Amino acid sequence: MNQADRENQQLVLALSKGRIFEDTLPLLKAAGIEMVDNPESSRKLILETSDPLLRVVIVRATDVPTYVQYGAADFGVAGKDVLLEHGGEGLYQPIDLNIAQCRMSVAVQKGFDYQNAVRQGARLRVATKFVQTAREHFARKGVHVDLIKLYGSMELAPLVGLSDAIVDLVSTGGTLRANNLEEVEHIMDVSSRLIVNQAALKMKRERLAPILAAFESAAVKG
Ligand code: PRT
Ligand code: MG
Repeated sequence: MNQADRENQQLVLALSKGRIFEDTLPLLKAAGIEMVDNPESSRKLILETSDPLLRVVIVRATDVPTYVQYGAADFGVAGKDVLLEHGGEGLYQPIDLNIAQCRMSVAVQKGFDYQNAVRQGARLRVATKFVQTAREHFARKGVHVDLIKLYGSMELAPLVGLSDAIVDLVSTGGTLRANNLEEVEHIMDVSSRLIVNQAALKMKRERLAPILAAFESAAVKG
């Protein structure tokens, strides 16, 4: 194989550390691919796999769509929450992998009368990392909100008077309970999807197709 052919065959998969990496391992295995390096113990950001032509890059969860959009990665795995904020431009989203499942909810401090606050038509202050999703949710309800963009620890905001409510991801509910918060509205169910660079899908179809097929048949059924 000459250099140009080899480059054309090379695939890069973008993943984030933690739950997405862990939940993607069985899918890779179904495609006959094992990781050589482990991101939890290695500081490497480019990880080799048992397939010499497939490398995994480890990036922040919110950066996965950006790497795939620009073709720095051919494909990746990202949460619906992250994809909605990104907008999905330049991305083909063929498969819901049903991994890293959680829900997007509105939560307030226990005792805060959310239904009344919403009915009164007062402006609600909402802290969140998911500004697009929150804006659309409250617009659909016809509720006026002031959105406060945060990058983490949303649960703190109502406790210190930064906001009346938060929009955040919930899985066990343990974080909300530990901070005296309660879910008052379910916005959507969230899971992670496979995303593919649109140009790579055409140019590297032969290389990608068997991996996508294996992911699809191994994906947790909805
Ligand atoms: O952590 P970091 O700031 O690097 O980035 P990230 O939070 O975007 O990444 P990561 O790896 O934590 O999450 C990646 C994806 O996993 C998200 O984009 C979601 O699609 C999905 N996911 C599934 C979750 C959760 N479950 C989840 N529980 N992402 C975050 N959480 C957080 C939530 O924000 C809250 O703080 O966990 C806390 C609530 O958990 P419970 O179990 O206490 O309810
Ligand atoms: Mg996190």
